[in-house]
Amino acid sequence: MDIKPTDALIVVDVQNDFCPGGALPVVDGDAVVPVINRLLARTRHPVFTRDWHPANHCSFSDAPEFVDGSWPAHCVQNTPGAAFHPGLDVPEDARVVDKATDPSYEDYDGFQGTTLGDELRERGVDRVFICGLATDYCVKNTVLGARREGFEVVVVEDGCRAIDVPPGTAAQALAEMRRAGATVCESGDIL
Ligand code: VGL
Ligand code: ZN
Repeated sequence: MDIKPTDALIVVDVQNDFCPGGALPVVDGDAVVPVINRLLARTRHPVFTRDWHPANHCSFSDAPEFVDGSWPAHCVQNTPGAAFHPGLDVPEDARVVDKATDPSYEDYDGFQGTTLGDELRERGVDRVFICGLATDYCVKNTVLGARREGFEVVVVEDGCRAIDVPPGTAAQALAEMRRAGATVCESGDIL
């Protein structure tokens, strides 16, 4: 498989707070960075989503349970935790999509409530490769959003890491993405 001029690469939430040492660390989250950088060098349409919460976001809890969608405070707008991982090669002209910016709403999908689908169509994009953090939340929902928007979707599995609480959640998420018509590949399959 190769990345064509009509393919976009959507890098989901590769931010400090989701990496080791961050506020809501995903095990091995930073391991996706070299995988994604190799793909970025091949793509004409790089898109980065950011979890971009106000300090009073409704998902924040002092006693987070994770499974119910309550989390420790994370990715607060303009804080170091919300910045992209410093090793990520973010091109100057990349499209950055901020999500979950409203204190009252959760949003795990980079397409929901944004013009991203229209923008990609205008550029002639018909297929999106999706990778990033976390497989079972924002990657999954962005994949489902892309399918809803009518894009062909390829999930790059080794370019993703999951929260996976309880264990099995990540596998379920991959199954759900496949059921929605997404293909799952390894970055090594991509020339
Ligand atoms: C995410 C939990 C809370 C994600 C965002 O980016 O997958 N997960 N907020
Ligand atoms: Zn969040």
